[in-house]
Amino acid sequence: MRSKRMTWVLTLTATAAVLGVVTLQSCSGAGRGADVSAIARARGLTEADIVAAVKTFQPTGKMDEYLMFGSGGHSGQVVVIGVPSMRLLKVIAVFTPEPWQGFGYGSDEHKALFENARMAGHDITWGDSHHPALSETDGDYDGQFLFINDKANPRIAVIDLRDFETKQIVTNPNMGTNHGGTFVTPNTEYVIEGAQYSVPLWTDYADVDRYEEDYRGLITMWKFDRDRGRIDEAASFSIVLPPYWHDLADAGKGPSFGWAFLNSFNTEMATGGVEDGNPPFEAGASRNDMDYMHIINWQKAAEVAAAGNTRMARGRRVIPLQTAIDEGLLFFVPEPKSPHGVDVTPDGRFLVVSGKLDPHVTVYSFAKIQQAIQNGDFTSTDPYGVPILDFNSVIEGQLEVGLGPLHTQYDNRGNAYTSIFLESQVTKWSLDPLAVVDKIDVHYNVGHLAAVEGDTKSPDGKYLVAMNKWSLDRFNNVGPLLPQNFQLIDISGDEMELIYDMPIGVGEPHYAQIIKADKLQPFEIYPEIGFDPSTMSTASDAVQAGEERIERRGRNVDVYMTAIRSHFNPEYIRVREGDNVTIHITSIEQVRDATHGFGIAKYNINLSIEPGESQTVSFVADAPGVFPFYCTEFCSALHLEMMGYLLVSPR
Ligand code: RUQ
Ligand code: CUA
Repeated sequence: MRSKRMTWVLTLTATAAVLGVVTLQSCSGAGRGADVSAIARARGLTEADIVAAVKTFQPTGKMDEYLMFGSGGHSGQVVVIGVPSMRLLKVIAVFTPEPWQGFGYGSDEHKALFENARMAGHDITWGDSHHPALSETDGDYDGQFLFINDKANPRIAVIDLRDFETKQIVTNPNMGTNHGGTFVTPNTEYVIEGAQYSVPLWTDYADVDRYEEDYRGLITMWKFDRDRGRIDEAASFSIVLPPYWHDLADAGKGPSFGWAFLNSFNTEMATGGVEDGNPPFEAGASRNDMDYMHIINWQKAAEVAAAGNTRMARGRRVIPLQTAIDEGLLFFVPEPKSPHGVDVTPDGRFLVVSGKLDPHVTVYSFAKIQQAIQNGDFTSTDPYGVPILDFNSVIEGQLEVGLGPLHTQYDNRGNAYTSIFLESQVTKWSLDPLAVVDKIDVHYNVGHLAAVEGDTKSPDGKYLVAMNKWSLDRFNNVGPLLPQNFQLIDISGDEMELIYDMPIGVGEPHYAQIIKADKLQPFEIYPEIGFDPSTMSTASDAVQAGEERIERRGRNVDVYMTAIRSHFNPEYIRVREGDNVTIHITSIEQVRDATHGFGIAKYNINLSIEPGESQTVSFVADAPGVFPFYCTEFCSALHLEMMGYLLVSPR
C-alpha cells in the first residue's frame, strides 16, 4: 500500500468533519465523528482504507455513477455491478436457464429462444460468456443494447437494455468455438464474432491429418437491425480464414473506421497429440516468435458480400479465402507470440497488441498499415496466399510493461492500462511518449481490465476494474472452488489506488464494459398492460381485467389469466389428464416493483411477471393429481394467499 501525503490525523479530521455535517442534519446525536477514529482503530484500518471506504461507500438510496456489464464466464450469464460501490445489481440470464427471472422455466417465448439456440441437435443450457459489447453510436456507448458471445458453443446473444432481458441467440454452425466476440463496429452496424479453434468448413468431418486442407478459421460479421433490436441473420456474412486459431478482435474507429483487427495464435498449425508422442498443443502452438494479426476491411467485405461474391456453407453466406485475398479484404502483420488482446486507441490511430509470451506491448500505427497496403509493401505471403506486411515498418513502437501482458484499456489523458497476468499487476503507460508511468499490484492473476467507458472514443478516466482470476487469500475460505476477485482502482490521480475488492462467486468473468449510468433509460414498468418482452410490443394474447376466462376446444384448454395483488384470476384450472394446457397470463399491475411469480408445483414451471408483462406457458397435463400454483415473489402481505389449484383429473 502506497503512503499518502495526507496524515492519519488529517484524514480522520476530514472524515469526522463530513460525518459531523451529517450528524447535525440528522440530529442523531453529537460525538459520532469522534467515534470514527475509534472504530477505525478497533478494526485495524489504515488511512488509505478509510479513504477507499469514503470513495466507494454508497449511503442507502444513493445511486452509482456507472454500471458495469461483466460476462459471467461459464455461468453463461451477464453480471451487472454498480461502480464505484461494486454492488451486484443483477445477473441477467443469457445462455443458461434462470428461475428467478423465469428464464427457460416454461414460457413459450423462452422456448422459442432456446429452440433457435440449439446446436448439433442438442439443447444447450449453458454458455461460456466472455466479452460483452455495449451498442455504440459514433464510437460511444449509447446504452441501448448489449451483445455477448458464448465461446463454448459459438453463439451470440442480444440483450435489450430497456428491460435487461435476452431477446435473441444466434448460432454459428461454421465455427467450432468462438472467442473474437463480441465487438461492435462504431455505429453497431455489425457485431463481430471471430472463431477460436478451427474445424472443417466445407466438409462436416475430416480427421486431423487433413488439418491444413480442410480445417478453416472464420470471422463473422453479424448485421444488427437496430429498429428491430435483432441480428439479421440473412444479412450477415463470414470471411474464411486460414486454419490458425483466432483470439480477440476489435473494430477500428475514427481514421480506422471500416476495418477490424483479429489476433491469431497457433499459426504453426500444430496438431498436438501427446498420446502419440507429439509435442502437446501448448508447445507446438508457441514454436514461432510471431503470429499474425489479421487486418480486415469489413466495409469492403460487406460490398463483396452484397455483390453476391459468396458461397453457402451450412446455410450461411461466406466469402471464400481466395476471394478475400483477391478483393484485398485481408492482410496479415506479424505480432508477438501468443497474442491475446488487440485494443484500438480512443482516437482510432493505433492498435495495441499484447503477446502473452512477450513482456512488451506493441503499438501499431494504422496510418502506416494503410500506407504499406497501398504501396503493396509485403514481405511475403502465408501458405494460403495472404499478404504479410513488414512488422518494423508498421509499428509505432514497443514498450516493456511486464511479464504476461494481456489486455489494454484507456483513460482520457493519453494513458493506457495493461493487465500483467504473470506478475499480477496493472501497468499504466503513456502513449506519447511511450513510457511506463505507474504500476500497481492486484490480487491475483489479472485477466481483463475494464475502465469506465475505457474502450470508446471518449474514456472517462475515473475507475478501472481489474478482473482477477485467482483470489487466494483475499476472502473467507468457502472451499476449494474460490470466487474471482474484481478489484476497483481509482485512476483519476497520478498514481493508481486500489479501493475495493469484490468477490464474484458466479462463474469466471472475462471482459466487462462500464457505462455512465445516465446513458441507460430502462423501463420502470412495461409501457402498457399486456406487453410481450419477446417482441417488445403488445401481446396478441394479452388479458385485460374483466377478460379472464377458460376456453376449451377438445383436448386444448386455454386459460386467460390476470395477476394483481394478491390473486390470480381464475384460481382454479380444471383439466383432464393429457390435455394441452396454455396459460396466457398478464400482470395488470401498474406499480413499480410489484412483480409476481407464477410457479406450478411439480411441473418445472416458473415465470416472473413484471408489471404490465404478458407471458404464455403451454404444457401437457400429463400427471394427474392436484397441483398448487402460487406467486413466487413476496409481493404483498397476502402473498401466501396468492395461489390457486391446477386440478388434473385422471382420464
Ligand atoms: S479472454 S481473460 Cu475471453 Cu482475455 Cu478471458
Ligand atoms: Cu404476487 Cu406474491
